[in-house]
Amino acid sequence: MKRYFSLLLLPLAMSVQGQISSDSHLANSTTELMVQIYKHFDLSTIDTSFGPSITDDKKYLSDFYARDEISIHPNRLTIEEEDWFYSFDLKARGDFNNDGIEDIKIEMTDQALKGIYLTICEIVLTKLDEASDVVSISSSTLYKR
Ligand SMILES: [Ca+2]
Repeated sequence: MKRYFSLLLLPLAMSVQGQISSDSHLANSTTELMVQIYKHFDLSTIDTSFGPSITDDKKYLSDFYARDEISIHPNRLTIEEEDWFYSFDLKARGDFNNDGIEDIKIEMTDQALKGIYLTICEIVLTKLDEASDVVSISSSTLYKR
């Protein structure tokens, strides 16, 4: 069962600021959250090694990897290639920008296995409405070499 955010236009009076109404969750389970990241996270909204490969028609992890090429766990999505490693770890769920709609905080690792490139960043993802992509609304670099 898919349960996305309610539309922004729904009366926010239904939810106390800082709390999230039950129909404003990104997904019911954390595994579903990881599937949302796989299928609907617009990678162009963050700065990663995917950057040069992203086009209008190719912007989701599901455009780059078949389902059996990634691993989805309840709080974690990983991609292991011969020369590259990506992970998306769920750190927190909550309404971090106080708009009544749930957001998720993800720690993303973007690492070359045969080079020195390594970036770990914390990103906050949300959906702006039920039909929209999952997008990043903030990001900060935790580690870079
Ligand atoms: Ca929010």
